[in-house]
Amino acid sequence: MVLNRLQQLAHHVTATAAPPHPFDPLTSAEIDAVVAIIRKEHGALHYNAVTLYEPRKAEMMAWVANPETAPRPVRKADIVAIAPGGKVYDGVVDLESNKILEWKHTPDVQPLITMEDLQEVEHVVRKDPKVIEQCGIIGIPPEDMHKVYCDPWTIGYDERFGSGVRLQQALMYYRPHPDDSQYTYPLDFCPIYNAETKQIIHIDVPPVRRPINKAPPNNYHPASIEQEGGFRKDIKPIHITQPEGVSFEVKGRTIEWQNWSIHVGFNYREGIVLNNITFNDKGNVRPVFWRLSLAEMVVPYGNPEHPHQRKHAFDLGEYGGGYMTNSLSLGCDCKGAIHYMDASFVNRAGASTVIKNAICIHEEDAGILFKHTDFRDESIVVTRGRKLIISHIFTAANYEYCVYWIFHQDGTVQLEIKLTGILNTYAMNPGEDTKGWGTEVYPGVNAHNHQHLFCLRVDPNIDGPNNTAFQVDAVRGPGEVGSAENKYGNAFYAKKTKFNTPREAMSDYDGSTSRTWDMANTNKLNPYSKKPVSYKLVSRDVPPLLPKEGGLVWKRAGFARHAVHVTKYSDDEIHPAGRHVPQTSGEPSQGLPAWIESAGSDCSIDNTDIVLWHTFGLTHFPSPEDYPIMPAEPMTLLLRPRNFFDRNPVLDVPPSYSRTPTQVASGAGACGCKKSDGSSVLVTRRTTQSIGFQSFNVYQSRGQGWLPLIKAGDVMVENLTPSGELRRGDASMRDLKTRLTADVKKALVGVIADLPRTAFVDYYGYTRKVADHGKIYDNVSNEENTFSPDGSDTRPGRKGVTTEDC
Ligand SMILES: [Cu+2]
Repeated sequence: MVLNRLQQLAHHVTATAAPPHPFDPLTSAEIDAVVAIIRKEHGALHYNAVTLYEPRKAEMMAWVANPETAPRPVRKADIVAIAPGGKVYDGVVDLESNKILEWKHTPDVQPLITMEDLQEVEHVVRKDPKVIEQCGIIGIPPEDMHKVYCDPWTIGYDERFGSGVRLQQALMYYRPHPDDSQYTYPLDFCPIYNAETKQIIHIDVPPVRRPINKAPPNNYHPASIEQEGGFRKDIKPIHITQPEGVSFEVKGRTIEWQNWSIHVGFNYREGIVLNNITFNDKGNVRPVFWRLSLAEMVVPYGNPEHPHQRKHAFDLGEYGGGYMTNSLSLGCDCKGAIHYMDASFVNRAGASTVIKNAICIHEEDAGILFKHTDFRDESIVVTRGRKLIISHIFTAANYEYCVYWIFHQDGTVQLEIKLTGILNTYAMNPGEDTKGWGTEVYPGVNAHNHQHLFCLRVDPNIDGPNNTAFQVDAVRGPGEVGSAENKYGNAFYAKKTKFNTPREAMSDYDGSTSRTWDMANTNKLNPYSKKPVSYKLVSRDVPPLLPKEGGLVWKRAGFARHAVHVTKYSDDEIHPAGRHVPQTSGEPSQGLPAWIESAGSDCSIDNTDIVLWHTFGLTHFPSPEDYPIMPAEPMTLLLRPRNFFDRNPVLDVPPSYSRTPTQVASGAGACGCKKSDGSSVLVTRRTTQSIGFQSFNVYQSRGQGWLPLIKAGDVMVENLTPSGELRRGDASMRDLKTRLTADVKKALVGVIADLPRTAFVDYYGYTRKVADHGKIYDNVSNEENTFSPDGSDTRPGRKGVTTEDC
């Protein structure tokens, strides 16, 4: 039977579908096949993870370079399973030969806690007599135990229990009504749950008891908002449409968009993984990054009172950013024309499961890409940009993390993370002093200080795998004021410090020097700057790890000790807090510190295959505005091409509007703002520098091109300051209204406000009517400007304005 099924699956995988790209996550069929192979040899197990065993880089690079002739990397699976009795097994299965390549018992580790693991704790807690007793002490009668809830967390590390037994800590809450937010009613005690025996083995009870909060509920669901006066009614719809479809192309899981090519992977730990990122530079496909992912995070809380030191969740390593990912929906999570990708995982019993729409891929308008107006003559170029966003959102108990990988047309990669969801809360008595470790965000609700620290793993491939990392600081030039070399003291420059070794590369953020880090290919120089082609990490939300050196979090979260670490590439170094994170003591520290030690902290990382690890994030001192649910707080970082291209790489993006000096001189080209009656009015400025006056052109459009309403010379501004205030900035209505002399302002406001009915201008101190109910007057001045009745310019050499309304 089993063999039959295996053959069927193998057939399904190899014959009915195109073979998966070697970077593709395991399909549901592949997961089922893997489990069948293991089950045959090892019987019933609890599956913790069945995920892609990523192809070794050397063979994968060879295949990417030459897919026709190089051997295709074999599909393999990476397995974590737990046998009865809690024995943990790590294994690798070959999906082509259907063989188990590796299978080993790993003692004294605890694999991450899955959603299934978490779900079972609440039922146990509600029935436990010791928990019922504690509830009674703080005012919850036994018949109300169905109103008691818990957010199970990994225990972090508790020296009393060690790593041998698989544990969770239950952060306790109460809901007066099922729809009430439980975070307003935190309970003051913390049961410890043994996942193997499914028992509460201990309860941490604080020395000072805190009876259940008596404050009214503080909710965010619609019914409660309706009760409090309802939703605001002044929001009009915004429709985002792409009537001709999207500008990206999806080939399997490879996205091609605006010169970029990106393979989009996904796994249970990191969530989105971006591989083999290249940029087509005018026909030359240039490698940029081999692999980008959010590899780990830690959320240390700052209250030193026991047992709150245990609150320092490694949300990726202890729960899995992929496992916790949301199924996204159109119009809510993402707007526009969306391409979704699903995610396949294994469940505890060994069956494949699917999260539909786990990844959202779409384009958004990105505002102005570049713009310039020549102050002399109003010649202008303005080009709008767009961006490609690859995103997923995961829910870590109370918090939501929205992860956006954003690609820009100019070669920039941006990672944006939005924090939302609900604060982790703890009970407090009326009038209790939070001692600075937390904030009373609502009566009886203490939200503790904490940090959200993320570790970005960057495997650079800047024109090839041999790269070098630098720290770049903006510093003052040497020499005191008055010295020959820096007489006026104004010298400053970009100080580049090469990282020769992992030890040198352990670096911290310094806002006072605008510190950035370069990943460069020193074998290739930019022809103009003579500097190596590079990508710069620009990241400014970089707090230091606040838990102290030698402390529990510092030991467990070794990756967070510095803003940047750089290591020599090694295939198995993916998870910077270690492969199995729950209940690690940090002695010795796993992951990054261990790798650096074993490779030698003085080994060379110059001009070789390197990985840059960047820890960034924010320190969160909660406030009432964050409660009962947090407005999303964004943070962002950029990977920017520097000396990578020979010139601005987006000049070939079609402009939204452009007008050269020659076009300006011939009266062609304009761009205006719409009036409510459907017509548009444009006011442009013309400088008559010889006499220090400013004149304005006023055009009107009703959707059929711009017609001159008042031409040069009709509106004059006298006494222009020598600094030329009016010549700076753009000629927007705002400028015209705020910077002109009162008379001219009045005249222009009249023009703008009354079109197409009447228009007045101030001409050499006289107010003249130039238009009335659409009819434009001739000869408003004694100068050359004459207008035909239809408003077109009849002056010799002026053929009217042809540019369309934009
Ligand atoms: Cu926070």
